[in-house]
Amino acid sequence: MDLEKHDQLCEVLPQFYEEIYLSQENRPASMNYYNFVVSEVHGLRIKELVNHKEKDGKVVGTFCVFVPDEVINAAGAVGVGLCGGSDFWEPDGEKVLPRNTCPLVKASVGAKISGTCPYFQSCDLIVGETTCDGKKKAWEILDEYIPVHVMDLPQMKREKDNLHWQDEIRIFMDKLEATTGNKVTEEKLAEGIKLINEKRKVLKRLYDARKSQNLPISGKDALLISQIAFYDDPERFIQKTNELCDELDKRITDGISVFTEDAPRILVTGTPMAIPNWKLHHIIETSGGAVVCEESCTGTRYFENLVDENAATLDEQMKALADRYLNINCACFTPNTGRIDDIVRLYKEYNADGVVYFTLPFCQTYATEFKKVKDALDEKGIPMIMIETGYSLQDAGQVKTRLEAFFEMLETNRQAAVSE
Ligand code: BJ8
Repeated sequence: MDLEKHDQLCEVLPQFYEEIYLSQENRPASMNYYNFVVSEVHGLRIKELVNHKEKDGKVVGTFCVFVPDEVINAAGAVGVGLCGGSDFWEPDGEKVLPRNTCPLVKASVGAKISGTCPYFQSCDLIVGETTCDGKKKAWEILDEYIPVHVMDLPQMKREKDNLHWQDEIRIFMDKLEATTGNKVTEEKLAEGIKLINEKRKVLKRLYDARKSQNLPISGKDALLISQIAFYDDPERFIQKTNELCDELDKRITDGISVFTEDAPRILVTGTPMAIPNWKLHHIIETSGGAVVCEESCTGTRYFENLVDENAATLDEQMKALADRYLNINCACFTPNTGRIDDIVRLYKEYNADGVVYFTLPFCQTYATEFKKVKDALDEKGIPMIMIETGYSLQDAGQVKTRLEAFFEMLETNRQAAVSE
């Protein structure tokens, strides 16, 4: 670890968090747990990982929701999501990557080579995957610093692709067995499947609360919880998030909302927002909008669809895992019409007024898929705006101006619908 540089990173986070999170009014009291997790992001959780390693346990870092946590868990390892969400790490990423690489890739690589991310430094193995070109090539560079295992994700969803993904999960399982020295049995994998399904269920419960007309929680807070789900202890996370959901249910019954009734309800769709990327949500929610759902990998793509718990043999479990994971609609697939169906479905389920299509700069898959999504939404009369923005706050004013104009248009639509 480069401790001096690490201290620079830790210096800015509290003020940033205070401005974005602690300044919110009327937050659910149960958000205190997540405040605590953030305050201890490089403290207690890291200590837990160190304790695990002292008992000869292994830590496995991941970057994509296609990597099955169930298998990591069944091998007795601890999985942590490693995607970098801060521009602090981009300059270090640019030392080995082209500048015109997406910030998520640059920050993830920069976090490792700068020696400032204790999660990265705790990992015994990291797992890459063949999704976009930027990530694929970055694994080769990261492998110079830390052992990388790459899962070959198919880019289509035919029967042979399903079989291929089952095979890849099995190879991953073998790799984990070799890394941890633990055998993955049917029983252990069944436990892993059950645990991760429980995590998905509690996230779904959180998201279901956001379908309510009176919103009991801000989009910013929901995003933070999704981000924390990637590295917190799963059992504790499930327990604490269920407690939060009990409070949200009560708020819904009591008619408590964190937004005014006329705030436009926004569905955000697009690239993932890795912690601490809270920029777009913060701008939306300080410009009069309310984020009700994220169709993204730090949102519905992470928790929708469960793995079948009735699979008994390892072969059946591989199939159950492949079936669930290949239901994720990432723009790296072709065709990817399932994502359009998801956006339209979520727009209705969450009673949204408009869609914000978010893409990080230089993300070709999501930027190119915009046209297909826009055509389909136009046909259905669903308003959408595209916002391409990176981690730096330099363009925050411009993004805000565009969003305010979009919200005004939504308000005009709403008034027209009322007077019809
Ligand atoms: S399943 S979205 S987590 S690949 S933003 S690095 S795509 S250039 S993150 Fe992703 Fe898995 Fe797909 Fe989800 Fe590349 Fe785009 Fe950057 Fe991205």
